[in-house]
Amino acid sequence: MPGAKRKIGYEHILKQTIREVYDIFSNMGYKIVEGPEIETTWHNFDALNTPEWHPARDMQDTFYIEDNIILRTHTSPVQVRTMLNHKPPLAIISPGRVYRKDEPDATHSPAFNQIEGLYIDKNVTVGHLKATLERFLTMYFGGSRKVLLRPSYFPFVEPGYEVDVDCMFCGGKGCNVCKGTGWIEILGAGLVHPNVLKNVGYDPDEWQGFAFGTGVERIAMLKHGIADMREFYRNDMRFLGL
Ligand code: 2NL
Repeated sequence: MPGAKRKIGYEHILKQTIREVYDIFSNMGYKIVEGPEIETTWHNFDALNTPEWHPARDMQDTFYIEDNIILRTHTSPVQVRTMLNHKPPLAIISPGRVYRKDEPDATHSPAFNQIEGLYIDKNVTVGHLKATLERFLTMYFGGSRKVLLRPSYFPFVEPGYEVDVDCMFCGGKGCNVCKGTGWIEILGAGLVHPNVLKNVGYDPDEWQGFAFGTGVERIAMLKHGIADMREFYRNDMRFLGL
C-alpha cells in the first residue's frame, strides 16, 4: 500500500511578500539590510528629526523597555545605522517587524511588518522618487500602475507625501475597495530631511536622498484579497492552505 500523502509546505505569505518586494528592488540595485527590534530612542526618533514633543514618543504610545530603550516603531533606525556605518551613495531596503501601541482589529496590530527604502546620491529629486515607486507598484501589483503624491508631513522628510496607487480592482473608475475614489493609499515617502543627513554625518549640500515606507500586511492583503490582518498570525491551517 502507498503511504499517506503528505502536503508540501510553503513560505508564509508575509515572507513571500517581503521576498517579492526585495526581488523588485534588487533589480534596481538595492541591497537588503536588517537590524535590531529593540532600539534606542536616539536611533528611532532623535536621529530622524522627531523631537521630544512628538506624540509618537509618548510613554503610553510606544513600548518602552527603559527610559531610552524601546521596541522600534519603524525600520528607519536600520537605515540610520547603515548611514552611520557607510559612505554614500546608498540604495537599501529594510524589511522587518515593528511595534506600535494599537488595539488589534482587521487592519491594526501591535506588531506588524514594514518595508522601508532609502536612496542617497547626488542631485536626487522627487522625480527619481516617483519613478521608483511607479516601477515598484507596477511590478508588484501588475498592469501599469499610476502613482499620486499627496503632500503630507513626516518629521524625517521634506517635502513629504502620502502615496496613492490607482485602484488595481477597478482601474481607477471607483469601487468598494477604493471607496469610489479610484485611489488606494499605499506608502509614505519623501526627500530625506537635511537634519537627518546631518545627524548621520552626511553633508546635505553634497548629498540628497529619498525614502519611503509601506506595510507588508497591507500590500499582501490587497494582492491576495485578505480581509482580516489577524489571519496572518492565527496560523489556521485552512488560511495557510496546507
Ligand atoms: C509610512 C511612512 C515613511 C520614511 C518612511 C525614512 C527613513 C529615513 C529617512 C527619512 Cl532613514 N525617511 N523613511 C520616509 C517617509 C515615510 O513611511 O507611512 N510607512 C508605513
